[in-house]
Amino acid sequence: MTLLIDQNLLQEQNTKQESALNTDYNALAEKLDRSGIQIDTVLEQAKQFSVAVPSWGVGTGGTRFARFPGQGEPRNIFEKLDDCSVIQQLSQATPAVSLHIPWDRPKDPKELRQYAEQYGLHFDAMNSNTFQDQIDQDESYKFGSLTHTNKAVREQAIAHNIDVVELGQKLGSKALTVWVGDGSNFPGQQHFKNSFSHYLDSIKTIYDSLPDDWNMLLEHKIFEPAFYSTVIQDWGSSYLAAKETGERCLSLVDLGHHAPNVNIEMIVSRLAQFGKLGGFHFNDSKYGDDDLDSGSINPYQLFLIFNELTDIRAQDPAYSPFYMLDQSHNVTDPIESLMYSAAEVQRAFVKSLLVDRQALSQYQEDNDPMMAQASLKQAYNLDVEPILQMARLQAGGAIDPVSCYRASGYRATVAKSRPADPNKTGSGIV
Ligand code: LRH
Ligand code: MN
Repeated sequence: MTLLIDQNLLQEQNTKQESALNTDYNALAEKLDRSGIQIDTVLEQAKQFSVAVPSWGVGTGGTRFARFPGQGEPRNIFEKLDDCSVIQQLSQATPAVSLHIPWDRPKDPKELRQYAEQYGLHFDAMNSNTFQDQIDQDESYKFGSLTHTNKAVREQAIAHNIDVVELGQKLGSKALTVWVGDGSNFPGQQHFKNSFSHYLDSIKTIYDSLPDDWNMLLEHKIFEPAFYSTVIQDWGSSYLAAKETGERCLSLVDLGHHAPNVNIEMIVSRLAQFGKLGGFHFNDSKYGDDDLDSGSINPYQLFLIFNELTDIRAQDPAYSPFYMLDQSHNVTDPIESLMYSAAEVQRAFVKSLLVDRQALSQYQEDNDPMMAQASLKQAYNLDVEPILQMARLQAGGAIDPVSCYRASGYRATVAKSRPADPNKTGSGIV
C-alpha cells in the first residue's frame, strides 16, 4: 500500500498521545460498563464505520462571488486521489471516493482504478452532471436537462447518465447519484406536472440501463440554481419518483437541501419506513445550501439523524445506506476539513449506539417526554472521543489526524509540486 504520510512520523505523533488515550479510554470503559455497555463492542462498530469523500471536496470551494484557491490545489483526479489517500491514511474512516463526471473523467478508467487501489481506495457512488454545459455539448441545459421541454435535450441528459454508469462499472462503483438543478425562476415559467412527467420518463430510461447490482439515488433540493421552483424540491417528489421508477431507485438526503429548521431526522424515518432511504450527503448549514463542515453548526441534528438510523438498523441490521460527505471548503484546508468532518459523522454514529433504546421506547410508550429526551441527551452528552481515537490508532491511523497532518508538512510539499495556476481563481464551487 502506498502511504504519502511518513509512517514513522505518524507513530511518533501517536506515541506522544497514546498514554493519555489509554487513560481516557479506560475511564470511559468503566463509565459505560456501569450502564452495561461493553466499550470494545462499540469500538468494533466504530472501526467498521466509513463515509465516502467527494472528489470535488479536496479542491478549495467558492461561491458565486469568489473562490480563493489554497496552496497546492489538486489539478487533476490523480492529485485529488493523492489527497484522499492522506485523509484515509490518517482518519481510517474514508476508504471510498465519490467521483463527479465530467469533472473527474479519466482517459483510462483501468489506470485510474489501479491508481486508487494502490492507496487502498475504491469508488463510491458516481455523480452525473447535467447542471453545467460542457464546451462540446450540442444542447444547452439553461432551461433544464432531464425535465427540459425539448426531447433532444432530455435525450442528451439521459445519454450522459448512462455513460456515467458505464464508466462507473469499469471503476467498480455500485451506484449513480442524480441531482438536477432543473426548475424555474418565475411563476408560470414551468408546467409543474409536465416537467415532473418528463423527469419520471427520463429517470425510468436511465434506471432501465442500470446493472442489476446497482442502485440509483435521487437527490432533492429546495432551491438553487432555480429560485422559484425546483422539479425535485423535497423528499416528497423524490419519494414519488423513486417509487414510480423501481425497487433499486432510492432517495438521497443532502442535509443542506432543506429549508432552515426542517425536521430532517423525521424525513429519514419516513423514507426508511417505506424502504426508499438510499443515502446521504453529509454537511451542515445555517441558512441555505451552505455546504459547511458536518457537525460544525448543528451537531445535535447529526446525532438525531444517526439515532434514527441506529433505530432502523435495530430492526434491519443489514440496512446500509450510502454515506458521503458533500461539502465546500472555502476558507479551510480541505484535507483538514474532510478528516475532521468524517470524525464528526463517526462521532454522531457512535453516540447513537449508546442510547438506551429499551428505556427510550418505554418513556415514549408512557408519554414521559422529559425522560425520553433525557435518554437521548444522556448518550449525546457522553464524550466518545477516546473511542474515535482508539479506532483510528488500532486501524493504523492518527490519534489526532489534523495535528499529525500539520506536522507532516504535506500541504507545503504539494504547494511546491503543484505550482498554482494564476488563471484559476474565478468563482463557483470548484
Ligand atoms: C448540489 C449538490 C450535488 C452535487 C453538487 C456538487 O447542491 O449537493 O450533490 O452534484 O452539490
Ligand atoms: Mn449533494
